Amino acid sequence: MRIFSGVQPTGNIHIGNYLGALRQFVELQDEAVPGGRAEPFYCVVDLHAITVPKDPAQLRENNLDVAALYLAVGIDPKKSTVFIQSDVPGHAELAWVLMCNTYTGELSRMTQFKEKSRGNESAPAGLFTYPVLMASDILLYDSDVVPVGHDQKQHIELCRDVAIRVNNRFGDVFVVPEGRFLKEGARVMSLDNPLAKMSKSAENQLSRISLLDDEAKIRKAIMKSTTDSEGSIRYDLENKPGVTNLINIYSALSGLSVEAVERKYEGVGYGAFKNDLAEVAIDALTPIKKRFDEIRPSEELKAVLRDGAERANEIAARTMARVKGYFGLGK
Ligand code: ATP
Ligand code: LTN
Repeated sequence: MRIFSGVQPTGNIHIGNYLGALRQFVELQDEAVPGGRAEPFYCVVDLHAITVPKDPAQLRENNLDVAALYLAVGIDPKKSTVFIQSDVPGHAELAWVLMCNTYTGELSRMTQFKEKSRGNESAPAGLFTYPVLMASDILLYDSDVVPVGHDQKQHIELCRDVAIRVNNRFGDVFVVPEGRFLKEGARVMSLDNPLAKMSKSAENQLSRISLLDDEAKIRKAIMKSTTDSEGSIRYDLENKPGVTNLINIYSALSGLSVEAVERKYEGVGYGAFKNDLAEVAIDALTPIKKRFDEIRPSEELKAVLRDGAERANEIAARTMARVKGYFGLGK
């Protein structure tokens, strides 16, 4: 069973990305599947990142940061292939072939494009075709399973539709992948606006907890987080989205169930609850940050990415040869 997923090197990897994606990546690499072990590919999708202009020096740093974070959260390069997207030319190559088999109408319906472009005539074409590059990432490795957050559901559907369309024309060109989505409770919301998801790109630094934040920043963001005036620690998504988000974060980082958190904090005020949550977050993130600090400057990181790209390129080249054969490309 081949698994593929990607994270954009946009800096600020936050606990939403961690709980919504990275932590699942770690679990999946040990999943027993018929015929042996799962075979995961975890990619730093830097070609996706340049759909909006990026500072080149910063992008290079971010690539290495995300790769180091992959390893710091527990992705094991002996079990998983970790690499940077632009080190494998097949991603862009296959994306072109897929673009020729994707309808502009389909891409116009993508909500992420609509949100990010807002009808702007100067939105880059890459923002429009972003989902096709994502489909290419997935199909290039004959991926069976794609672990992602709910916000990516529409993109996964598009990937499946395009794969099926090509297969209907030629036969078995692509493996049609399945998305593996998180349950809704795993969606981490912004700390200053619990109706929006926690996001790397939000302007307010205090809206998120990044995996590399120091203790003071973690405390400050949690203490200042938006709650309500009712004063009870109770799970109620509709009427208490702020508190509910904090309970979810507490539960996910501590391992206690939501009910256990509610019971533990019955009759306790928001201040004391937030204080405890800050400690829970610091306890969970400190070991990750420590490993990150060791791995990030190491030669080991470069070796992992070199080996990862080599392995990824081998498989990508095989898929591209097959695709070119079906489409009649080349000699
Ligand atoms: P931005 O928030 O700036 O749009 P992003 O964090 O959504 O960026 P990615 O880096 O591509 O974009 O996301 C990596 C993974 O993290 C994806 O699988 C995505 O679904 C998941 N993810 C992102 N934000 C959250 C969140 N708040 N809660 C749960 N999962 C999330
Ligand atoms: N679009 C995704 C990141 C991404 C991805 C992928 C996820 C790019 N390529 C392939 C899974 C599989 C996002 O913004 N979260």
